[in-house]
Amino acid sequence: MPERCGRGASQAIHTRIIEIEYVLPKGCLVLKKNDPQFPSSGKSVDQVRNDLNRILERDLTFGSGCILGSMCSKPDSFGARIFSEQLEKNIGDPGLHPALAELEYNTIRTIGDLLHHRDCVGAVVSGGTEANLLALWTAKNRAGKSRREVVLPATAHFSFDKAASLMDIDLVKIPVDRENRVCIDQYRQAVCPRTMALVGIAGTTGLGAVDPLSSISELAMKHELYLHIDAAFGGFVLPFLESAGYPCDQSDFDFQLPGVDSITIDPHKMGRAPIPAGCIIYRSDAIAGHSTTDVTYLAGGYTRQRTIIGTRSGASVAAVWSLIQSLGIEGYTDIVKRCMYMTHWLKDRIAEIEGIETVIEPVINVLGIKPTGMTPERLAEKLRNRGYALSLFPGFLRITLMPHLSIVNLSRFLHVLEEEAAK
Ligand code: 0PR
Repeated sequence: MPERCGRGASQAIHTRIIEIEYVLPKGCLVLKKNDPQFPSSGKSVDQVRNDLNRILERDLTFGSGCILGSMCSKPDSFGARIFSEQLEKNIGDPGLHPALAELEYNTIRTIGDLLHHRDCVGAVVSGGTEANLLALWTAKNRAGKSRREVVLPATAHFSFDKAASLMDIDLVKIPVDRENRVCIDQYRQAVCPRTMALVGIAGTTGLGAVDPLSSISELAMKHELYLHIDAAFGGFVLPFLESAGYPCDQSDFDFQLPGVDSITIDPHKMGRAPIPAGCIIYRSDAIAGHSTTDVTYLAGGYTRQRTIIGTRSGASVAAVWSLIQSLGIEGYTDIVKRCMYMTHWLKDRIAEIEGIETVIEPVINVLGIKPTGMTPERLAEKLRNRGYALSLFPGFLRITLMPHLSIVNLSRFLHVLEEEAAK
């Protein structure tokens, strides 16, 4: 779904939405027909930098406090510095960078430790989409040709639709209950001899809900089916909730559940890492082996690739490792504590505003709101005109309380929300 966001930089945002829909507005700055495609001679770096800054000045920034609907954030400055120092590294050729390859192995096992299974394998990939694609690719290769269906909640991220289209597999989407968790009885009934994999979500894209994963794990064990957990967003939140003071009885999502074969967990969401950084973690080498590709000719000789992408950023690996080392459990707990505090603070203030409701009790730092006197589309448009970028889902708007936000930002937003809800 296209991200719907606000004005402030309204023209830019508009342009982007319209571009996505392939309708060019009048006077669109992005594609002027007569602009040269490739400069005949180079310009000075100062001029290029000025031009670039001018071209990009209409973009929203995380620092503005107006991005309220993104699942990414301003990267941690230390992580960003490490990233910029390791730009030349290509983890796709591990023979050139054997130390970095070892660092990736250790990074995956460190994240495995967080997910209660140090003895795992996996890769730092481009994001949740690649990780989910890899999981279904692995499941498909393991299942054989007669099984082509994946059972998953209707709230699953659209990356699963991409995976289904790419691999010609069928998705069986199961409705969710009032708390946005998949209806487990219907989920059970959907399992049949064509089922090749089950998917559960630990932190849904829309409302941050966590599916009944222990029941799904039991189902996977009973039918000997592949189970993938998408914790792209929740993976760097749920493990720290309890120590942050927000105990949650739904927070069991990881390899402690015996049926789980793989997990998506994204450092570039709540892990504070620069984009691109997602992770796919498999329970064992044997499981991962269903989607590894042997490569024989690279520097260092024979290697096995566990990713879709060949050439990939070693800077991501270095940044993720460094951030985990520098923040530790305590650092991540502090981040989650702050984000959860903002989530409940905002929820309580919104309860005092006439004309706005919250959708479910927040489980993690994702808050759904809906207006009672107008459509969510209308409210999204009004907020966009006041400079605020929220995400528009069918029936509600999503606010993600990310590390770049503060109570000061949220107080400003509340004034605007109250005014717009009353009009
Ligand atoms: N799984 C879940 C549960 C997700 O929420 C997302 C992305 C993915 C997988 C895919 O991850 P990548 O986008 O890293 O491939 N969720 C966000 C969303 O769709 C992605 C996003 C992030 C969108 C920042 C906008 C934005 O500003 O809302």
